[in-house]
Parts: sequence; structure tokens; C-alpha cells
Amino acid sequence: MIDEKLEAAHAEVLRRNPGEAEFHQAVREVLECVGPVIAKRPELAREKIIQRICEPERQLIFRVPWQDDRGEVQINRGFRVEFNSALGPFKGGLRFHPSVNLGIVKFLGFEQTFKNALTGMPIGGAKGGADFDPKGRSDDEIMRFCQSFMTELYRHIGEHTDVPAGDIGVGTREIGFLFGQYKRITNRYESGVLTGKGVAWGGALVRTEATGYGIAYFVDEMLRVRGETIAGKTCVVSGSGNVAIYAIDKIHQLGGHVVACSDSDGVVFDPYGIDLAVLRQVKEAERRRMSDYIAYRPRATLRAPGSIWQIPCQIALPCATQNELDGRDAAMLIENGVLAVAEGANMPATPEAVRAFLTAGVAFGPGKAANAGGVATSALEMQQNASRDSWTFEYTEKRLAAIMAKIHALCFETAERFGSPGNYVMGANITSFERVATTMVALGLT
Ligand code: NDP
Ligand code: 2IT
Repeated sequence: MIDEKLEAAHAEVLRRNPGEAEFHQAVREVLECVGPVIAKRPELAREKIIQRICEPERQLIFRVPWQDDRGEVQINRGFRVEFNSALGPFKGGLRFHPSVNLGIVKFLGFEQTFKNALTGMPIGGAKGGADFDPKGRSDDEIMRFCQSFMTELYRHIGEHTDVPAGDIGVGTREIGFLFGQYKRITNRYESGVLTGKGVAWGGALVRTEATGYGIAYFVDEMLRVRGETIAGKTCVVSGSGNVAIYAIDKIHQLGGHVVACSDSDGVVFDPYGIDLAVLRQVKEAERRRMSDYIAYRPRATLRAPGSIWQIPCQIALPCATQNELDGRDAAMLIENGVLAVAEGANMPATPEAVRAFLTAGVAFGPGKAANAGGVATSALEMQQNASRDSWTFEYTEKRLAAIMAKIHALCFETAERFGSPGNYVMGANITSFERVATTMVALGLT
């Protein structure tokens, strides 16, 4: 329920942003949590903080023309939504996926603002991308697309202005082409303008692993509070991209047993545990499909897309995309005895699913807390770039683990303080909202 004092502001968001269902969903979740903060701090209403926080500072939409390998001209639409720079330069990933539109980018930028605040690092929130589908495209086509995309984007970004990174469809290869074009156009070797770079050219060790590792650390913290550990638990991870692969890696390191993962074509169930080396070979090295994994693992089976939450498990990690786990999936997981669910993707659980988990007393880690390890390590990459330094894997991973433990503790304590013990959704939204709102007041009317 949204507090009645916030209803008018909420109605205004719906009116001003018609048809943007995902953006409405993300705003609603935050507004449902922050009523008690507004009640305690009348200056936030006076300063119209809710209204300002829901309106992006700047929204960019641009044409991205490029030529495919057959010489045919292709046109895509590029986006960058610079949502909030109260806490630092705009920061957030770029998504290349045919489903990308302004509403999706706004939901992601809004979410990113609060996630980044939770990390405690000096970074504002943004998101961008294009409705470009990288599937089946050659390296040359990807390069031409990235060069065209950056030919417009470069004028809006910079190490002190806006610092993009990867997201769905954007990994080290794409960041390389984007960085190369930025460097060429600006005639500046400005490492801190993008994160998720290759280690040879300014990238931070652990950034590749960071989101997935961070999720496992967050689950470990949630279970520890309940006197449990990951060791020996059966786990299911949706997706098989960057986030999923390294969540699986760390869950295995911590003694858990991941038996399934997926892509948009199907679900692989491997009762002896997902073989990480095979998974990385198929998905990272060869850029093939989960169905190709089966050839290497005779006991693994392929199931229908979307069926992953029917597999019994104690830990469930949705790591593919928004709204991939609905109320019925949640009911099935609960019936099968799930103990902990953490959102590796941004907003993968629908509001009905979140409600079901909270009602059933499942430890539920919302994305803005559970998957914040990626952007936190991006901020560590920015630190290294600013000082022209590079840290070891061990040191960087220790920093990541400490950041995740801190985020967990903050969310846990805030939920207790506001009378909702164990509710990390309340904890994450209130903690991050207070940080952004307090700073916005301090910076005056901007
Ligand atoms: P990748 O592109 O590396 O992998 C995405 C995975 O999700 C693929 O397996 C893909 O399958 C699957 N997927 C994507 N869209 C859909 C869809 N519409 N339906 C079914 N499956 C889908 O992306 P990431 O691993 O980087 O991102 C995954 C999620 O994690 C996203 O929600 C992203 O916003 C979030 N995230 C990412 C961070 C990062 O550092 N990369 C940080 C924090 C959150 P297929 O190949 O079939 O499309
Ligand atoms: O959703 C996310 O947090 C990301 N895609 C990572 C953003 C970043 O700037 O590292």
C-alpha cells in the first residue's frame, strides 16, 4: 500500500509517464516503502523530493545507424537516461536487447539510483542501451554498432559526468569497442569513462565476477542470520550470462549445489551439478546456447523455457531479466521448501511473487541490495583509474565481500528500526531513499 500522503505524487508519475509499466512498477515498490520516512521528515514533502526523485535529470534518445555484413543499412534506437546525480556522476550499465525501450531504461535508471546509494560509493544513477539484438551478429557487426552508438553517446559522458558499463548484451567485448571509439573521437585516454574494461586496458580484476559473487555473499549473509549456510543446499539459477555464471561459481565455492540454469530457449537440469568449465566454454568462449551444454553432459536434460522455478531447491536466484518469476512460480518454490531468494537480475520477481515470499517468511533479497556488487566493483574500478593503480584479485574481492556484508547489515537494521524485521525490501528502499533524499535537500533546488 502507498501511504495516502504519497498518493498524489504517485498518480502524477503514472499520468506523466503513460504506458511505461516497468517504470511504474519500480516506482511503486519504492513509494510503498518510504511512507514512514516522509511522515517523520516533513521537509522532504516541502522540498517535493518524491516528485523530483521520480523525474530523470536528463533523457537522451538517439538514432544509431550502422551497416550489417551484407552492406544493408540498419537503424536502431539508442537511449541514455541520466536519472539522478545527487551522490556522484551518473553511473549504470548499457543494455543491448530488442526489448529495450524508454520505459525499460527509466525503470533501470530509477532502480540504479537507489542501488548505487546503497553501496555507499560516490555514484549517481543512470541506465542506457539500444533495441539492438546482438544475437547472431558477427564481431564486425557488433563493432560497427558500438562505434555508431558511441559516436552520439560520447558527447554526454565523461569520468566526472556519466560512466556507463555493461548489462544484458554488453560485456567486455562491447565495452572495448565503445571505449576505442570514445578514445578516438575525444583524443583522450580517459579510463574512468567506462567500467567493465579489459584488465589490460584499465579494467578492475573481479569486475567480471562481481555481480554474481556479490549475490552469493548476500545470500550467505541472509542465511547466516537464520543460523543456516549455503553449504549443502540445492540451488537453481536462471539465466546463463555474466551474472548467472559467477553466481553459480561462488555458490559452488561456498559448498552449494546448483542443479539448473537457463537461457531464453530452455532450461538445463543437471542433477550432478552445473559444470562451470563446460558452462563457461559454451556461453563465454563459444557464445552458444544452453541446449549445446547437453552434448557435453549426458545426464543433463533440457526443459521448456520458463519452467525453471518448478525444480525443487532451497535457494533460488533469478539472474536473467525483469518479471521472470511470477506469483505462481513463487507459490511453487515455497511449496518446494525454498529458504532464500535473491534477485540477481533487476526486478525479476513480480510484485505478487515478492509479496508471496515475504508472507511465507522466505529470506528475500531485492535486486538493489543483492546485485549491487557489480556496480560497487565498478566504483572500485573508477577509484583505480583515478589513481592509475591496479589492485590484486584477492584485495578487490575482499573489498567486495565487505561491501556486500555492509549492505546486508544496513538493510537488516533499517528493517528492524522501521518495525519490519527481516523485510529487506523495506530495508533497502528506506536506507537508499534516505541517502539520496538527504543529499538532494543539502544540494538545494536542482
Ligand atoms: P547477459 O547478457 O550476460 O545474460 C543475460 C541472460 O539472461 C542470458 O542467459 C539471457 O538468455 C537471459 N535473458 C535475457 N533476457 C531474457 C528474456 N527476455 N527472457 C529469458 N531470458 C533472458 O546479461 P547479465 O548477466 O549481465 O544480466 C542479467 C541480469 O542481471 C539483468 O537483469 C541485468 O540488468 C542484471 N544485472 C547485471 C549486472 C552486471 O554487472 N552485468 C549488475 C546487476 C544486475 P538469452 O541469451 O537467451 O537472451
Ligand atoms: O544493473 C547494474 O547494476 C549493472 N548493470 C552494472 C552497472 C555498472 O555501472 O557497473
